[in-house]
Parts: sequence; C-alpha cells; structure tokens
Amino acid sequence: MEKDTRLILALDVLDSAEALRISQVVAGHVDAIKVGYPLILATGLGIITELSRYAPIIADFKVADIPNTNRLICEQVFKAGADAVIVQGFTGHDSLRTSVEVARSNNKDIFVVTEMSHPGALDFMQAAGEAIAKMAADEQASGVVAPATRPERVRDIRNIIGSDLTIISPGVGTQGGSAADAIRAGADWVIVGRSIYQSDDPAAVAAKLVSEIKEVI
Ligand code: NUP
Repeated sequence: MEKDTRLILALDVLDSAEALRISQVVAGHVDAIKVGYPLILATGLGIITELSRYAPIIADFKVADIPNTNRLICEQVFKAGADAVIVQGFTGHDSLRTSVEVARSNNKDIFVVTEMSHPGALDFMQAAGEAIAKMAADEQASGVVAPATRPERVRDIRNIIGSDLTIISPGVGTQGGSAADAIRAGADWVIVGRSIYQSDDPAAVAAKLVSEIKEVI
C-alpha cells in the first residue's frame, strides 16, 4: 500500500453497484479501500476482486480465533485478492503469529486492532491496547489499528511500536475524530467511511480530507 493521500475509504455499503460507483469516483483520492462484513456478507467475497481494480483492498474481518482458524480465514481472504487483513490482537501472540506467517508467505499485510474507536472500547479493550501494540511489534505485523477518536492513544501507541509499523486510524468524521489530529498524533493513514460514502459528493469530501491531511504533514 503506497503512502500518498493517507486516506483509506471504509466501504460499508450493502450493494455492489453502489460500492463500485463510489470506489470509481473516490479511487484517485484514497490509497486503499477497506471492506468488511457488511459489504461482503451482502454481496459475496468476489466483491474484493472487483474492487481491487480501483485500489488495494484491506479486508476488515477483525479475525479473532485460534491460530489454525485464523490461518484458514486469512488464506481465503488473500486468495480472494485482498492485500491486507485486519485481525484482533486480544486473541494473543500465537493467533497473530500464524496470521503474520500467512501474510508474509503471500507477500501481504496484517493490521492488528489495538484499542477500538467507539466508547465501549474503554470497557475492556483500552486496558490491553498498549500490550497488544507491543505484541504487534514483536510479531512483526505490518501495522496496527488505533482510534482517531482518541489521538492521545494514537500517540501512545506510536511510542510503543516505533517507526517500523504503520498505524491506520478509523473514527474520523461521523465518530467525531479529526483526520488532521490523528495524522499529527502519528497515524500513517486515516480510515473514513460514512462521511464519504453517505455524502452527495463522495469525491469532494475525500478531496477535502486529503487537503486537510496534507496541511499537517
Ligand atoms: O476501532 C475501530 N473502529 C472502526 O470504526 C476499528 C475499525 N475497523 N473500525 C471500522 O472503521 C468500522 O467497522 C468502519 O468500517 C470504519 C469506520 O467507519 P465510519 O465510522 O467512518 O463510517
């Protein structure tokens, strides 16, 4: 995934024609498209192949299983054409290690969720976020997912992982986070969904976010 606009589209629409239309108009403004359960359950895994003509695809399955099941899932997702898979970190080092091994043998990336962006992440996840970030670095994942809704946590996580791993950061716009603040705190990319795909002019919103990001780098 090339670091150019530093924007990732989260494409949580449920219709393949809409997904393709939005991807086409936004493609020039994003470095990757993130797809997850909503779009894939609604349209099928083949949507990854279709969308991959517009941008690299990050499959947000938040994989959270035993090592063998993580391996089977990651193999299927990479086979479908995804460039990266998001896995949960709370399942521990062996599940992560297996996912990273599969990614490496396919020349692909694993991003590990540290602490999620929604308020409920404070109930359980935040307490483990820093240890998960350290594990992601130890296991040589490509990067982590850290909350744009809490830029101070992005900064903490950046301090733990150093500069070898990348940070992709959701929570900008609808969830209340700011793209500029997340990038300033150490995120490499911000992930934006509803603010872009629910807008009347997705390309214009994406372009505005990119110029906001460019001002702070
Ligand atoms: O901590 C996380 N927060 C989050 O919002 C981890 C995620 N993967 N996401 C995803 O990012 C979420 O599932 C959605 O696909 C996207 C944010 O979308 P939006 O709030 O910009 O619409």
